[in-house]
Amino acid sequence: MSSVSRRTAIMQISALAGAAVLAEGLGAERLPIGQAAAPSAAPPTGPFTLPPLPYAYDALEPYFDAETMHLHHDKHHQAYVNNLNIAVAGHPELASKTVFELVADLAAISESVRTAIRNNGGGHANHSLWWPMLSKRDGSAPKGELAKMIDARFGTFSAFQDQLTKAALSVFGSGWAWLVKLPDGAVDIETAPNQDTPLTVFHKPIIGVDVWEHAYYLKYQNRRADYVKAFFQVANWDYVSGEFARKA
Ligand code: MN3
Repeated sequence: MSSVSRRTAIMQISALAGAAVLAEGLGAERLPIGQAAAPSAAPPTGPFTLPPLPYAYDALEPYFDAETMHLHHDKHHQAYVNNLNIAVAGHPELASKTVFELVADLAAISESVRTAIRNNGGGHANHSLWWPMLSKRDGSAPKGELAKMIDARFGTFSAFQDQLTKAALSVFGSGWAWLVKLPDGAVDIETAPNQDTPLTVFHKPIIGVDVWEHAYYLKYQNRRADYVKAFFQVANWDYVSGEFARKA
């Protein structure tokens, strides 16, 4: 090997090593196959930010697998945040609000960005509420006032679980099934398409199931019923019972 070609080879190796390091560093930005590439201009980095997952990615194993949690939180939730930041760019009156304020008053939002905020603000709000509603608490159950209200509405916790399951399975395409607290303090189950959120009609999400395929397809494929069953194994009833008592 001549010194020139040796130098070229070394440079190529360094370039490859650099590329590998770069690729690793950018790992969080890699897009799943089939997802549209990000626009070439970097999206604004604020005012909305991705909240960290409040537990380890593998904390919900074997019910919710770590790979799905990585994709769901780091890619899907991040995408809602990025697109929400794009939507509010140039709208200081929107950028100064919380995401919960935005989705609670969609009618007040200029029509040019209303759909983007409904979808991406809804996605950011729903997922921000959802992560803490999960934990590895096999077999736990609602407590206190929430347990009473669930029994008042559904008869038993088991009957409630059946009804939430039915609601989750009834969602056509992507969406959510939620247990919500109504303005009068009672609870009910409602479903929402896409990233529409009960917050828009002043119903407070108490606990819910994300039935977008991105939430379960890697592990459960088309078996949404198995995924919903798994959801009940990771429902954080201690947390949501406390939140129910705390919320107006
Ligand atoms: Mn989701």
